[in-house]
Amino acid sequence: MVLVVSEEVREALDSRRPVVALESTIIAHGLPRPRNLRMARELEEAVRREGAVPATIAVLDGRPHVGLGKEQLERVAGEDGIRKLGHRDLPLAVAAGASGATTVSATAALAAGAGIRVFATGGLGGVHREWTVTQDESADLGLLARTRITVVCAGVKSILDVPATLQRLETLGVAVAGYGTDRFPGFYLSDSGQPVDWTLRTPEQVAAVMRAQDALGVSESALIVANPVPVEEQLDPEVHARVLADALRACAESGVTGQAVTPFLLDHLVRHTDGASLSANLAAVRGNVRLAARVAAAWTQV
Ligand code: PSU
Ligand code: MN
Repeated sequence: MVLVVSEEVREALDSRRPVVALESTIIAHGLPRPRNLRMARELEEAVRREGAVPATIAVLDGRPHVGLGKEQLERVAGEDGIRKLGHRDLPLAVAAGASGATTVSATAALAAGAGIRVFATGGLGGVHREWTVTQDESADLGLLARTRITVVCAGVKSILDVPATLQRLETLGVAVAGYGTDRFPGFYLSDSGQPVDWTLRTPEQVAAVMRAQDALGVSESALIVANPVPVEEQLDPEVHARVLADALRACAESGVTGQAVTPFLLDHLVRHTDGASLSANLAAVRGNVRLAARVAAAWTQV
């Protein structure tokens, strides 16, 4: 077995106690240093406070880790040259002995491989606005179409084409439900402007859908629980619209492509909103982590 599962995570899984997988790309490439390390620790703490065990996932020196120790988390947050790994990069990183942070796609793949069913993140990747020219659709979507995991997120990043991303999720057969809302959340914003067809209101209801997925066995797809950032903590929608337009322009002008696009846009938003986008981002992730821990608890109680 190539996966290195920490003792704490292994014991929790063996005794059917709740475990929540956490991704590391948001730490290494999605948030500015040194705020990122504090946030990584805070997220693990939030999972523990809800009575679950956090399993932050990353690849270190060619070994995929599920559950990181203190120094390993510090490496992910602070090491220069730490790569960004989607699921397609995993075999390359393992064979090369490389270190990298895992995106939603790589984290979900490794978490499912370790037997973890619930995963919390900020916003999923999706279809980029320039898709007709660049064909840039995050590998997150395809992977979630064939991985049995529940992802609690604040929707997809608003830098993306949200309606197109929802359409692709439908085409790929990935279940999507709003948590306590019939609107699809907009990551920094509570409402992306798009509706969702299904609303779940309690962790027990989420767990019931997970059981139904297993009982039906029609496909191995994921469940996306879209949990909005509270309205009081969202980014001002006017500021969001203005700065996002600038960010997209700057990205096009700078010639940034591929994996670098998402970190470029997120960084631009942080720098041009005086940190307000960062606060909204952190509030969204915090809420997702807490909800994921409650879902994991409901899931293990059946
Ligand atoms: N959401 C955030 N910050 C991030 C990401 C999502 O708030 O950094 C990361 C996730 O790891 C997601 C990835 O899987 O961006 C998508 O990148 P790409 O568009 O290159 O597939
Ligand atoms: Mn991409």
